[in-house]
Amino acid sequence: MADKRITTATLLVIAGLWSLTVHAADLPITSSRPRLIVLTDIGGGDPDDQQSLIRLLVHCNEFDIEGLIASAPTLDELKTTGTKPQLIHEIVDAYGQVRENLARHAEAFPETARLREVIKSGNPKRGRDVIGEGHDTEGSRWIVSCFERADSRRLNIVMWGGQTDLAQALWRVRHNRGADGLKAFAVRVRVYDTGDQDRIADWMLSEFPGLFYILARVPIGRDRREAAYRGLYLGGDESLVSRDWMESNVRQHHGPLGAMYPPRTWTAPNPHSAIKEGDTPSWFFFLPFGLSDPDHPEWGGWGGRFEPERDRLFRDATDKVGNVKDNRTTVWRWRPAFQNEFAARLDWCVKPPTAANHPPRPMLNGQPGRDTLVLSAKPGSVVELSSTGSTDPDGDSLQPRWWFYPEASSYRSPVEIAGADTQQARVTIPADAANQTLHIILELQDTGTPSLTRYRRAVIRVGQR
Ligand SMILES: [Ca+2]
Ligand SMILES: [Ca+2]
Repeated sequence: MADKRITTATLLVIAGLWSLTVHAADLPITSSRPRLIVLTDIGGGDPDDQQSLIRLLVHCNEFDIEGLIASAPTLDELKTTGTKPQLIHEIVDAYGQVRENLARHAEAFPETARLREVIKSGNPKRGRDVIGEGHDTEGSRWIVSCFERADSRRLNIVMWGGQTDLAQALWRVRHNRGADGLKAFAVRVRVYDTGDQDRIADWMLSEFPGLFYILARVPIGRDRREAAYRGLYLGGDESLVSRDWMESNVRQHHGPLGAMYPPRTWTAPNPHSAIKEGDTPSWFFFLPFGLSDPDHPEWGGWGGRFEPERDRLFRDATDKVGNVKDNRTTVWRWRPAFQNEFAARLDWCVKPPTAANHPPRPMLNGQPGRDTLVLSAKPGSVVELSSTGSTDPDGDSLQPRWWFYPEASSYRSPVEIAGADTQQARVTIPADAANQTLHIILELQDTGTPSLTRYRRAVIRVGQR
């Protein structure tokens, strides 16, 4: 999961695009966490970006957060002009009040001052008319400076609002460094765009070619509420995003950060008008919990599943869960796990480690960590998978569940797994699966309260008989 020095260096060399004076192999790896820049239209009429930011901050030890950039609030909801970085400051200040307790539960929660340093303001206006010479902003300059930082990891940029400041950064890189500089940027950056909110995605992709770009949006003409990211709050078990759930797990008795969680958003047709967080899947996509791989959006994970429309451009894909087959399933299918994770981390804000739950540490065929296990097998053979050696920091019992993920695989027919709820699973490779791939997911759930889940993925490459 974590970017490795060799991986990035090799990628850049293969791509033949590395034209700056530094070489990836020379760049330091400052940590194994994903780098993350957030562009948020916080301060629009719907306060769901505040909700997403509060959730991100209780997960922020999983990332190196390099930017929290306030972009233009939504035009049609705009009551006053200007970006609202002060709203980010207010939430980061509340984080400052719980950070010490969070740090008792897990490593790498950043100092509050470090987060304050990366709060920036973008362009109060939006769209192509404000991109180009004379339109650099504090936010767009910051994106360029993060890109220029000596760091071999990919830079992940997630958009909770419009793309104007990212487009300005791309414009500036191309203007100053030419086409080769733009290519280097494109190779090193991954973008998750929630909703094409400035309506410039098509223009950006033609103007700045080669970007790794997740365009999370239903095709034009379909109901916008069908978009995958809306699976955060639409579809599946909506009681997990209800007012009761929010009050008891977030707003009440969980400290000043949870208490700031805005209680009311527009969620129709979900009847609760409580938890929305349509932008949260954008950073879920980069969470290193063993389930997903950001370089493979078609594999799926908490941030949704996306298939390539063309090289390096990915669009909403569909999963079938029960009798429902649509885009939102690719997010809501994970809701029980991601809501429990949120609830546990809110406990971390106020409780001592002995009174809260912490996630399991899965072992897959003897290998710790989060990396995908790639195996080879022949049609008709049996592949053995094991979670033996998995541990839990609280000493909880662990319940494994192994399942075949057809949409992530090239083979789509049913696959038999014996012992699917035991530590030793036996996968029978179908006789007609030659030259196909099979994705097997290990979900490892603990018995703590709330119950937490971590994952591993095995990709089985089936050869010839
Ligand atoms: Ca937003
Ligand atoms: Ca536990």
